[in-house]
Amino acid sequence: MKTRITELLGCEYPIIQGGMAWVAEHTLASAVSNAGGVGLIAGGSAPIDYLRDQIRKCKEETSKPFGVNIMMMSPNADDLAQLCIDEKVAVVTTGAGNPAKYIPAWKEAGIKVIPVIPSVALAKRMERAGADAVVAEGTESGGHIGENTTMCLVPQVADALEIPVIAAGGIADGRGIAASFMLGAEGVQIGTRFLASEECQIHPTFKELILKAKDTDSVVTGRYTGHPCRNIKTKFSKKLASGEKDGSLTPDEFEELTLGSLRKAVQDGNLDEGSFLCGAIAGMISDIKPCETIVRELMEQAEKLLSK
Ligand code: TUI
Repeated sequence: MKTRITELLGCEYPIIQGGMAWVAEHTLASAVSNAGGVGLIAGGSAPIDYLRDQIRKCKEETSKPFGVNIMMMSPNADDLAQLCIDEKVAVVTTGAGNPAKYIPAWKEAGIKVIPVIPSVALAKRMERAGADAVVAEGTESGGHIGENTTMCLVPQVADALEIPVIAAGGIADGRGIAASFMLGAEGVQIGTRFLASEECQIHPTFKELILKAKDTDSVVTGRYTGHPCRNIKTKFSKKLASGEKDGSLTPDEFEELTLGSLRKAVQDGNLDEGSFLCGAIAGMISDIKPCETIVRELMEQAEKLLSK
């Protein structure tokens, strides 16, 4: 399937992997790229030496294009932006803020720049700043989210921009891809489906939570801190949600409790103190497969639907 996204990124299929903080490391990224999509390594707030090592390992594992996701709230964002230039990374996606100040240097270095945006206004600013494409991310996504849904956001962003749009949020099978294309997207970003892949290195407890999740098993916490995050319902996320609702946790206490909680979920599978970020589509995912199988099945189903 050829679109402006496959042409821009030099990949076989218009699928990019979500830049999931603490989750998206070189093993997952190279597996997605080798499967014909575009894998991403998450910068998160990790030290630069760790990320350089991740990028170099990924280069050893795949000759296909892969990218790095930079979280704008990271204290390391400046250094990571430069690392992507030094390491000649093919693609950069950004989240949780406005990357405009970095775009000229990335473009100069030949990097394809794809900001993740939750609104039409920010999408237009990114196009004016020189972005090559945007990911329009609906509130169905896991992690840090905006308020608009994928169904409402994607067509409005597609109408507002000349550059291609990648849809994200609530996409985990070929039907989601076909629907995204009907909304005007030319690619999709998929996160939660890849959590349940063989190559994803998260704690087995995290994978188990995804496989067991029902349609109603995700919850958004932290709206009152200004950083709403979608997680799987656990004892911990329910405690955060009720503390936020009934006022028994101040925003400062909430932030204190969630400090380090992504690592505790991903590495330790800690159900008492970990934040298991995942999208609202987790309820549809019931098996763990290799990335190659996931990508092939997604594309087979999407192509069949789109050719009808
Ligand atoms: O960034 C994400 N998802 C993430 S980042 C993350 S790590 C984190 N942990 C705790 C708190 C905050 C982050 C976990 N998941 N998705 C892309 C995304 N970007 N969603 C929303 C945005 C966004 C929000 C505001 C992008 C730009 C923006 O700009 C505001 C402005 O005007 O500067």
